[in-house]
Amino acid sequence: MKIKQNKAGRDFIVGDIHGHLALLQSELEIVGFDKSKDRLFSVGDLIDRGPNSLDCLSLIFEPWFFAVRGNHEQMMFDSLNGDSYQTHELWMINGGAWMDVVGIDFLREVSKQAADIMPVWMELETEAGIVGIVHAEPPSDWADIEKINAQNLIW
Ligand SMILES: [Mn+2]
Repeated sequence: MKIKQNKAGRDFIVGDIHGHLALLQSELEIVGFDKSKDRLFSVGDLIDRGPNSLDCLSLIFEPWFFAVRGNHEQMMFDSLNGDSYQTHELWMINGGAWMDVVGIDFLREVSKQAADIMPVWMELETEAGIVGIVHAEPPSDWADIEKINAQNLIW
């Protein structure tokens, strides 16, 4: 996914949020984040471990929020869209138990929409040049990004 420069406001990039919505909100307050013109880019891993996984995942439906997928989202997508017991177990031991609270049918629907709009990599145009965003390991030369196996970019 390639994103045009934000000429109206500022762009921020945030690391793994892992369900900690309140911590994110207080950081946004500190920088005076303006949802009408600033944008926030996430490197993925919005979910699992913290207290508000669903709310953090739902940020991707906000017009000011963009995220690539992390290995935790990939585990959720694989778990909810597949029928492999091992895939599901892998997510559960890595923090996916909140799925039971939210409900599997509801989360499957949200996760389907999320998967559609969470790419493996993003390229952000800035005043200083192109900024590449991936969850895990970028290629040593960003020009090779389209040749790299998605697994390496996510895990
Ligand atoms: Mn993580």
